[in-house]
Amino acid sequence: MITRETLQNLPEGVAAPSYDLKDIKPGILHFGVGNFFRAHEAYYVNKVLGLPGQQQWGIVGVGLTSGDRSKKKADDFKAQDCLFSLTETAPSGESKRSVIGALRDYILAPEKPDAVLDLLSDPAIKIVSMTITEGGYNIDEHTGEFALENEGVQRDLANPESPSTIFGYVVEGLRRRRDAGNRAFTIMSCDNLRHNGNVARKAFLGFARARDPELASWIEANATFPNAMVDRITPTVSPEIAARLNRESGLDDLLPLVAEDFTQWVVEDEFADGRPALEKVGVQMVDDVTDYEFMKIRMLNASHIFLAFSGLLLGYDHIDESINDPDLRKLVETYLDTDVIPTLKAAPGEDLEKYKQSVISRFSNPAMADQNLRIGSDGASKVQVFWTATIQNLLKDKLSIDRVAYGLAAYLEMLRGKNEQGGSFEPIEPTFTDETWNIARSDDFEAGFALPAFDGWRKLDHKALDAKVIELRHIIREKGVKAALPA
Ligand code: CS2
Repeated sequence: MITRETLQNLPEGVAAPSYDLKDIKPGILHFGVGNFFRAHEAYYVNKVLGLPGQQQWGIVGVGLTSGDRSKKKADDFKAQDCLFSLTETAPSGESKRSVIGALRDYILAPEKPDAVLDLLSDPAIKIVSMTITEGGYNIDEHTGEFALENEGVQRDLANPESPSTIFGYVVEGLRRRRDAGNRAFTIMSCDNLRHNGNVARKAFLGFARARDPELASWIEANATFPNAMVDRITPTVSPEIAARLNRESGLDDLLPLVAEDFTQWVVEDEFADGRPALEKVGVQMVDDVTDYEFMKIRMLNASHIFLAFSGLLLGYDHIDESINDPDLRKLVETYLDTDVIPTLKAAPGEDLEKYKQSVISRFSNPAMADQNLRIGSDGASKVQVFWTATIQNLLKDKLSIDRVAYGLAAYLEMLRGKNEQGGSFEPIEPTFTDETWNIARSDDFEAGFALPAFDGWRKLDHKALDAKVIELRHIIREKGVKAALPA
């Protein structure tokens, strides 16, 4: 176990927090304490806490779910004083290890709702941040609005003072602040969504409006919702990986964590009541995050799904195997050079060619053990967020659709769950119903275009694209992925 006591005597090569834990006061409440949060926000805040005058920015984590897994995690955090180790591994295999102390407490909301509400009302908490996944904002796909009919939302609207969802908690916390004459906090989304702050604003104000329009207006006028681009590959830690990390560090950590050495956080500098000195620890504070988001989503995430879908069909388990296949690597390079980079504007301080190279090198990092199945999961949403804008550009400008057609064909063929080695796997599509699965599994290739992934370009002329997708699906099925790859 890692505890305050063992911090005094860490194995060689493991850095301890550079501050005294007893000096840290909570200033941030974070919902959704997953691996990405631990390797990203907590990593940056850990650095900030070591700077003079920054000890008021400790983080309290909140879990919203009960159940055995949540309890086990909470017990592990408690046993370790919320300390955990982070191994940052470069593509070369070189690693850096440190103990992160930024998380100062962890509360399971269903067990202690009042403790969460007290913190949300406490003026010392100036930022409420969250990593609740892309789907966690409860936005209706069709209307683009906050989905009021959601069961938890209905429950919280009926009992606004004893909430259960993040929306209920945050809005009740803000209500108490307003009534006490205190300031609102910043609501900071750290999810990998375009304009995540705007999405969060829509969600929290949507809930607040349904609860009490006046309160909603107060929140709108007083809280802020900065947009941010977040980036760090942080794989799932299996028990085997945990054992390896501990073996390598010499620690006996209940919650070890691994991430790539690359990390980026670009945040619009719009905070309601102050913020940590993030700019001093490598966070890019900007006025507009748009071009950074485009770069990340259309280059990194878009290439990731190309590699995942193709790799699954070829029988590769991991992203590094996919990128180390010279044909797939060439596909991704040509896609980025020809179809994507010419449509992007480099954000201040960014170089798109260098970014491309870094993405390819990051994918080749064997320590990430990122599974093709995980990266290829929820293709229905990912295709829309990562590929659609590029496809629209190509169709509008009548440019070559060869690579995107191949990508879509690979996605559709991947949904069958069969690889070229004769093996099978189970594609993960959380939004699919039985009906959608029937369409996906049908041999009527025309019917496949009814899938939600294709929504983004229905209004454009996509006949040639459809024809090419169908042709490539036949080739993938009859001759294999390699025969279908564009020259
Ligand atoms: C991945 C991301 O799940 C995915 O689609 O592309 O989780 C990726 O690892 C992160 O966005 C990296 O920051």
